[in-house]
Amino acid sequence: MKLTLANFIDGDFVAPASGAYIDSFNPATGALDHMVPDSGAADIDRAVQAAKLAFKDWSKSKIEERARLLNRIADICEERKKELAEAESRDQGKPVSLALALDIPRVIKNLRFFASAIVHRIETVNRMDEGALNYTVKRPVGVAGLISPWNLPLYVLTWKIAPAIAAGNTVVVKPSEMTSLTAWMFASIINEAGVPDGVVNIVFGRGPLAGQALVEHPDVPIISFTGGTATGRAIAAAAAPRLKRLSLELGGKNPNIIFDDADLREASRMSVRAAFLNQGEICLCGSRIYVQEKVYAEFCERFVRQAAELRIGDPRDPKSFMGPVVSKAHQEKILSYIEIAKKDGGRFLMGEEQPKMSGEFANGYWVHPVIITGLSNESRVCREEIFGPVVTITSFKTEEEAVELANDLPYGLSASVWTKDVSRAHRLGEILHAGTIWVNTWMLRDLRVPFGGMKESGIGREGGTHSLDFFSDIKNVCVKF
Ligand code: TXE
Repeated sequence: MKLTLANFIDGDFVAPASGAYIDSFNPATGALDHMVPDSGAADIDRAVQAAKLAFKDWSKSKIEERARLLNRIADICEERKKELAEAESRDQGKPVSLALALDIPRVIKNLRFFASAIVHRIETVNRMDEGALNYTVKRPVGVAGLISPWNLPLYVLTWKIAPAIAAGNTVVVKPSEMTSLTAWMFASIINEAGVPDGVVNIVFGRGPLAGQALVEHPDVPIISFTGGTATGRAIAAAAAPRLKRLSLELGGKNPNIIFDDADLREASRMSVRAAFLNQGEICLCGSRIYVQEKVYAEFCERFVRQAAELRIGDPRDPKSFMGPVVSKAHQEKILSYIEIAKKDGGRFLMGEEQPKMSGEFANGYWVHPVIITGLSNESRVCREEIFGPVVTITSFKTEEEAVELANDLPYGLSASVWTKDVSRAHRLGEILHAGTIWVNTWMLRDLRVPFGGMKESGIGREGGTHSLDFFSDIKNVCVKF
């Protein structure tokens, strides 16, 4: 009998009301790995009722107690990090080494960050000439609906759970049906840490069924979502009639701009990571590389050489840099862009022919790095989020041309700029359409700063006090004396 997950409601593990389950496959082998509850509205409602009940006490709990519990959860995740990393890899396809270096350390950091942020939260008081004091009151909202994606499963999940419960809310979480394993393991950690029943509830299932039911539930006033832009639109439409508070962290198609004064060795090294880390399945990946004409040939030579050195294979092998992509459907979506690039006159520096994997990996969902040049910015390959190891490299002459190419899309999540010219760095920081701009680096994350997209990359900001304020009702009380 395959491992069968259960929903986590009110501190108990319970089967879905329908008794139905979704097959979940190991992306490296294509083999059936475990079963995920195919939950629906009844399961979501059961979880919301438990969360509502728990809210009565949790919303009045001491901040120090919430911080203690968040740190306790982090302690247990630290103790379990190897098995969490292995599960994340088995579920999503990423190398275990990446889950150990990125995902699980960030899970622990998320928990500890908000344990500290809530204790050190500042509220303001203003005096008025008219003899009055205005002070800010930040109160929990109620039951928060948290919907998370499959690319960084537990990393994104805890980045929502931690601030939501730190601020005194209770939560109903709906992880991606493609990567439910670590969320299910996290439920046991919640119990072991001593979090009161009903504070955290996790319901597994498909987006249009369980996810939609959560968004539409009348007793869930606030929704935090990370996923694709198309889904973000559907969620915004479903939430609108009830004027729900929304945070939407959506897709990206991020420019990576290399000027001719850049440190090319570092720029190409980091650009390879930005292109192919996590199989290119990070919303912040730099998949559109723009290189100033004078250094274009040298950059392409360096980039291709370094990409060719990447090891793609067994996710359990510490030397593997990339594993398979998350699903067969996603593999087919990514590979379809190779055909589109050919039709649009693209020239392949790598990946036009995809190597066949053998042995136990023959049926896995593999995509090897694809590097394409010579495409216009109008090509779908340059405009659509592919969310896989596919990058385009395009040359430009002037800074103005680079900015125009970079800003030319409906996305605005992140951007990278490689230059030694400090004035240019600050100038581009001002004018690039992106919520996060990195200069001479990539994916260097400070959890205190606002994080989120512009344009079709999202609504709202997460991170630091922005998350705590998102998950709070903020009031002003004016007292005349
Ligand atoms: O995300 P989806 P998917 C992008 C990337 C990817 C695309 C789709 O391009 O190919 O989004 O990926 C739930 N009501 N990113 O299919 O569909 C769903 O069950 C409520 C970028 O994984 O957006 C899952 O839990 N919920 C992104 C979550 O939404 C719904 C990371 C994400 O699913 C729903 C992941 C509905 N109608 C994908 N439909 C990033 N910015 O990091 C789905 N869901």
